[in-house]
Amino acid sequence: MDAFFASPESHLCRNLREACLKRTPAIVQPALSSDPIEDFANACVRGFRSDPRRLESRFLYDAEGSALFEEITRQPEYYLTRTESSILAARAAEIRELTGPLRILELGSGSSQKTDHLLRAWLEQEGPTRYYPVDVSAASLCAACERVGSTYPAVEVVGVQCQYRESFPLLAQLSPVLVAFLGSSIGNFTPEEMSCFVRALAAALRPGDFFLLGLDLVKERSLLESAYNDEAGVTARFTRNLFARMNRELGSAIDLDAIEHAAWYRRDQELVEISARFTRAQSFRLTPPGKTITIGQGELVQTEISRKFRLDRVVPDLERCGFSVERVFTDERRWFALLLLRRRPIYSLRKPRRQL
Ligand code: AVJ
Repeated sequence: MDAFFASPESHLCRNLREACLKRTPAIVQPALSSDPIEDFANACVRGFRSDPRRLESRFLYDAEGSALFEEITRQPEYYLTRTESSILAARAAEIRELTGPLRILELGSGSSQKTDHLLRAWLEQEGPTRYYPVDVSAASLCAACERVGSTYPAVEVVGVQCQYRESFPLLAQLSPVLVAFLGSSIGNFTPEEMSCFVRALAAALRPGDFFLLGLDLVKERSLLESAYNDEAGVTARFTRNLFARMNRELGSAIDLDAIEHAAWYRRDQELVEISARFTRAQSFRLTPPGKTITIGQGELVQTEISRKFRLDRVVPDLERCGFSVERVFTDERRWFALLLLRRRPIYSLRKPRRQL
């Protein structure tokens, strides 16, 4: 990782030049610090052995998983993408007026479809624009770069294939920049992980840089549970794909027919918990480490949490983590919010001490 980030600018600049000359979108990648298969295998062993069993959601997004997630966003019950997209469509020009000219880096960009609203507003107001989508899935990143590059020839696209955090060292080079983190993907983090993540982002940005954050809001249980249990069963396939991926990459021979998707809203914690339920007991071996996992009948393995937010809580939380909230945009039903945040000029990593 260091090899690449020691000179991120030269790396990116070379790719940018190539992209301009060849008109093919460029992809950059940090120098690999460990073997991706080993990383996946070790994380699975850790996850299966933790109590409760909990797998890291980043592994849901291989080529298959990213394609399934796209299909989820098209399901009638999954209101998140459509709602956020409508807010972006209505507000992109206003957002661009508030930020002034800057580059866009997007975390977890997936298909980059919703980002079109931003890119169009940027193009209208300033002409050539630079866009840096960041995603762990090489397949969806390549497809998104191709699409954006050919749809908007005036947008210079450089895809960055890595985990969110690995892209942070690039931000100082890209400033002035707007970091977009849409879709309520931040809801995959626990509250502790989220504040840690937001603080690290603030520390990586320069004062005055922007952060555009999509958040799904607390709402009626039935709406939430339908969104994560669609009729067509796409979300179930998405959950099951994590185990199919283990079979493909780690030779685990897990019986997928004995895995059920389970998702319900936990009102106490204001999150949707998504798990795989093993309907039969089974043992399987994960290689390279060659560790055997045994799971009993009826056991649950958590694959994701999707937190739901309240503006009156999340705004002060974000303000304690180095940002000021410039604007909050929501839809008419107040189902989803888009927050325009700004890295505060004077920033301390410690919480401000409250005087009693
Ligand atoms: C991509 C994390 C925002 O939590 O709604 C959708 C993932 N999982 N259906 C979400 C997801 C099952 C999604 N995020």
